[in-house]
Amino acid sequence: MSAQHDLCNEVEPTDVEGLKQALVNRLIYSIGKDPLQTTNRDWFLALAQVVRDHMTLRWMETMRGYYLGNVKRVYYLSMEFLIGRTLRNSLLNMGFYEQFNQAIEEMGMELDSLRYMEEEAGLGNGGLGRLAACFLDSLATMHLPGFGYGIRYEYGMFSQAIENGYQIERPDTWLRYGNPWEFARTEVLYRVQFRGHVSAQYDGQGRLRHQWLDTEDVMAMAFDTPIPGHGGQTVNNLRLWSAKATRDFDLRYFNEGNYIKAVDDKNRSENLSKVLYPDDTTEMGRELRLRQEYFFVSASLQDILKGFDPDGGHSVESLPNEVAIQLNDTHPSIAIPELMRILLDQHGLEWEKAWDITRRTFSYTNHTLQPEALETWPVKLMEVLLPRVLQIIYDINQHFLRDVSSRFPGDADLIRRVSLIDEEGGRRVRMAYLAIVGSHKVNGVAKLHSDLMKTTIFRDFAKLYPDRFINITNGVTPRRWLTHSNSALSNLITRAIGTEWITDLSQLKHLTPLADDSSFLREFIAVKQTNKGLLAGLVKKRHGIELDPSAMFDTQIKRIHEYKRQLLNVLHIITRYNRLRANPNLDYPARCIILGGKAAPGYRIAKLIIKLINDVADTINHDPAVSSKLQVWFAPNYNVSRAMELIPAIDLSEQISTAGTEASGTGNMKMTLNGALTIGTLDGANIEIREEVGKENIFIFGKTAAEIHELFQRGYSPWDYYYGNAELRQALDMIGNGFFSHEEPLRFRPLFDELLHNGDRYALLADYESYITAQGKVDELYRNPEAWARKAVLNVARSGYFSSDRTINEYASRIWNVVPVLPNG
Ligand code: 26Q
Repeated sequence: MSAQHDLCNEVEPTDVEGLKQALVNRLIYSIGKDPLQTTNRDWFLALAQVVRDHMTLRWMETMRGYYLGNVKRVYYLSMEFLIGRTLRNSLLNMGFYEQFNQAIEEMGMELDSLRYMEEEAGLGNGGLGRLAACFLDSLATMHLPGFGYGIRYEYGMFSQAIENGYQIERPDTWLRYGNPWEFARTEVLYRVQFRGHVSAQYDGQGRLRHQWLDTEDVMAMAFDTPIPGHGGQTVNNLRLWSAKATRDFDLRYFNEGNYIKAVDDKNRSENLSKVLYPDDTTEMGRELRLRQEYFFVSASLQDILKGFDPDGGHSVESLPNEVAIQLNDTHPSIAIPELMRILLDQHGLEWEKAWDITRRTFSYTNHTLQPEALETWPVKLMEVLLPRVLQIIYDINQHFLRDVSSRFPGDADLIRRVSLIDEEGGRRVRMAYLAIVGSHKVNGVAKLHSDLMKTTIFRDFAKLYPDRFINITNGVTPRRWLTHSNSALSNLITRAIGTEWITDLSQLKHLTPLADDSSFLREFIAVKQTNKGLLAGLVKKRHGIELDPSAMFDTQIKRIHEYKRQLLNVLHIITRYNRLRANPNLDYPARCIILGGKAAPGYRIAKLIIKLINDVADTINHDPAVSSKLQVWFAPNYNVSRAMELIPAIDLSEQISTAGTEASGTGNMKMTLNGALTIGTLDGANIEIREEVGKENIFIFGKTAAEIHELFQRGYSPWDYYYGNAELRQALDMIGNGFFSHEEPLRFRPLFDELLHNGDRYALLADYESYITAQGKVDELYRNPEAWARKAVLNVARSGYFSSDRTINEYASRIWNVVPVLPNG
């Protein structure tokens, strides 16, 4: 890098004429289209390229700043980055929106029609992947040197179609028309080893040195995406790896007689980065998944360490002072033995030194409490796929267990419980334990979750390492989730309190007095009404379905899971339906109940829940006796773009998981920020939402985590609740006996059976009555629009804590020890 090369823009983005010219040039010379014969997609691609050009210089300046400042950096390793669309986000964060909008309009087009052409980057399943994307936005906005590392899946999260009420999965071909935001770094290639065997030999100094030989290798090629922060001064980088066959395959084309086989092998090694696993729990033991994990971890570590010199020079000893690595769940936790392998086998460090460096570099975030969702890998599989890595895991375990026995002599059961290897039922590596042992900090994602982590799944470890466990409550980026997605509310807020809230969300507190200002409340109500109208318009246009914008929009949008209890929502819907049928004059305020979310393709019960929602919707929506009071809609293919359309229009946010099961939730935060009221359990971050907004401004129901625990300890019988509540029994019987599926009466029997014959693991029946009561309070408040709006305004005013800027600041100071690098010095 030479200082003579001053960075300068081709055209200033303030020059609208210049932008128009740049767009036409791009269309002709990069897209190869005659301006007289174009589609919206051509213009979108041209536009995206011009926007990217303008980010690129700031990006280079940012990278130069980090390099020259020689600052500590953080690397966020995640199997998932659920980014969504980029165009509008980049224009707004960079501050280019107005000029580009004007240029497009003067060219006789509409920015909106172009931006809908963008395919979203859906490289994640749900909360965990979206959190990673919010964190990237916050890192850049707060000028922190933070880099994402992940996989450039060719197929992201599947696209969900609903056919005859059933979920159908379609491949997500997001790269079909090219990805205008990324830079392919064809020269940034690393070799990743698999299989082979280990040879151990004594070196000149009498030390045992290991070599991993005769491996089958795959190359990792880098693709970089600029990540602009708000204000556009800092532009960070997201580096995603794509699998490429090694040159060895090319040679074999020529040397081997079997050309087709050689090409086939090449293809198979490139399959590694083909597809995201669409399961947000665990579908364990799948070799390809483990290969994906090791692939991106190995490439990322090689990249992170490239400036360090095995032969002295810039020594790895200072690694923890220069680098922090955050593991997004256990998915990248193989990085711990992999770094050890590099330090031992390549840099020749002693075990103790290497281990000290490793532990001071890594930290691990846990996102689930469900013991069966904790990742484990069969030893047999690792032995074949990653033999040297497995040896190191064994060595880590040996050192660790030796330490434990010296602190707790004679406690054999403790050793069995905490061992990194689960010896029962086929030996498996416990990745969460590996991550805890190899990290200096382990965090949960909401207060309750972090507390339960210490008393349940990681109890033994919390005793061994009390200072290692901390809580950092999740957050969401206010840029994407308010400024960009909800311009009506953003403008209202800005008119009231200025713009500072965009980068300091705690400023929303200045809205508090306006909750008692009736003219502000009227404006707030009008904003929500506008957003509901916009959503209804989109739904009409896309699906031909008419949502009633005068009804309360009551919404549960998230992955379909038994623990999230979409079925409890359905039980309420059926109860409401039955009450209205029995008494059509009930003065219920009209409700439009919307559910949306994807089921893992192999999760039978979750898929059946989707079918049930659609069948119930079908029955209710065709019953004229209730049609003015109740409507149900399953929103297909819920993803980031759909979330940005739905959330601004929501009145009631459903957060009804069994207490103690939802680690945090982040949709709950987005809806609070957008002026919805929450009906929810004391679970995950709902608890902190209640603390912030005040218990009189949220509808809390159901048993606490402690009560749920006690219920099952005592011996929970769902039948008691079934016989104890006639309305509940009626609703369950209707599901079980085919009221919603006349053509196949037993269709939903498996759901009935889960709840009654299989013990109702998530205690839906135990929480039913309290849920129905809370829904009654919702109706009551909704009848008074001003009283409802007052509470909704207070929710917005008190949601500042849930900004991912606050979250990231906590990580930066409590875990990473990194500080902002202010642009231009
Ligand atoms: C693991 C192994 C093999 C295949 C798939 C997986 C896998 C993939 C994704 C396991 C878990 C996930 C995703 C989990 C997730 O999204 N968890 C959510 O994380 C959010 C952010 O912290 C929380 O708000 C949610 O409560 C939590 O459910």
